Amino acid sequence: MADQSFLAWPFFDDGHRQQARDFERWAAEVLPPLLVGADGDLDAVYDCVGRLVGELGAAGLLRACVPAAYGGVREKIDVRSLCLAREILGRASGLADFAFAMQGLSSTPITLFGSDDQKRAILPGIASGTIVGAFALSEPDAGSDVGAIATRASRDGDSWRLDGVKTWISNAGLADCYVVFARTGEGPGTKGLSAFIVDSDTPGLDASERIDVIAPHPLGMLRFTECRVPADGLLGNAGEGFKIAMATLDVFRSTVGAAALGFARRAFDEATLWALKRRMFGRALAEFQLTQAKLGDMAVSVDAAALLVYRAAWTRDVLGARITREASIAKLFATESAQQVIDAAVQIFGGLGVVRGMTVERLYREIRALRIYEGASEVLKLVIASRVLETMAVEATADATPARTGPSVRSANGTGNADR
Ligand code: COS
Repeated sequence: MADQSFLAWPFFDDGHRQQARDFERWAAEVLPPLLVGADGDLDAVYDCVGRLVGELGAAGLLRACVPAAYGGVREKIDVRSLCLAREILGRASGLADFAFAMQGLSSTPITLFGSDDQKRAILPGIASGTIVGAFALSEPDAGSDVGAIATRASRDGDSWRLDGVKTWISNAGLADCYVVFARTGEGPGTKGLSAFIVDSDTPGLDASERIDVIAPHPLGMLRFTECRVPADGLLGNAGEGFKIAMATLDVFRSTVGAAALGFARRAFDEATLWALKRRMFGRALAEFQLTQAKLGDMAVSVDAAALLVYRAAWTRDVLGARITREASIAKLFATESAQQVIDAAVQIFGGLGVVRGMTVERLYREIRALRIYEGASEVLKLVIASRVLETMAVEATADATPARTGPSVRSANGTGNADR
């Protein structure tokens, strides 16, 4: 059993602890037979994810994705609940985490910006697993640079006409509805985007092209050709698309960190158990100091990632604050450190670690994309720095004199640590 001590942290209430038990039980008792085909061809993977969404919904676990008024558990979206769910599912199966995550990522823009009619039409189905959702932001020439989106949406009578191409869209070809970001032209770059809810059976939408990646999951391209979306498919106001996308990513970046944390915990547990069992040179692998050094580093990374993920989630849930900085820090650290933890686990397993079908081999493939999607590590560094600079710029303008430390500024106790 993985370390559960973090559940006693003050970030959580008893509802979270009960939720964690419910997810643990489902992952142990219901999930294993549902994963048949998870390592098969793409058709089998699509079937598997469709089944997982249905079963997660039937068990009531997708209720964590939407507010209570539309079939959810808590009054508002609760980032700690999303993170706990993703950590626990991610520890058990990357595909189970994926199935859960996409229901949340696709519905959160509707929860945050949708009209009551839009929420009533979509959110209960997301919670019950009868509607599969997708979030369509990226394009061949607009991944990190959201302001370069070229898919056009133009008003034409009582509908919007969409033309363009989206790529890297999770659940493409499986989803019943897509939240699609397109250029409506109210201003340049990020100022001229809008979001739309598009049914999968809308004429002019082709979602047939799949993309096969190292950790396969439903993923593909969307092509819009004279695709007509009714006027009431506009989400929020025209021109608000960038804000909608960023507000959604502020919530979901912490949860990507949580999924990475789940992967890292699993790798850490697998490696620790293996190190205790595996014998070489007449003793257990765990008795070698070089193994212990690796395990020590892994433990620090896991705990630090957990603290950053749940700090970000708690800040949004409890303080209601914008968490662009905290969520970016959490995702950046948790995904980068999980990659290192999983790599160390593969090393501890030696040759077995790269054998297809071994858990650490699967994790090694699954973690990689998390450092790229929903904010590549490089973009996150820029986002973090820009938030830091923005905050300090105010202080810098107020006081242009640089703070001085060192021998010329002595503290009263003579330590050289000036009290400021
Ligand atoms: N919440 C609310 N507002 C936000 C915001 C957020 N998280 N992030 C930015 N904004 C606002 C800014 O305050 C700014 O508003 P003003 O013009 O009123 O000052 C506006 O949006 C534009 O922001 P900015 O100038 O920072 O935009 P840039 O185009 O320079 O940079 C980045 C935007 C690169 C940070 C953004 O495009 C990004 O996060 N890219 C990564 C996208 C991504 O994750 N893609 C992967 C998709 S897989 S789902």
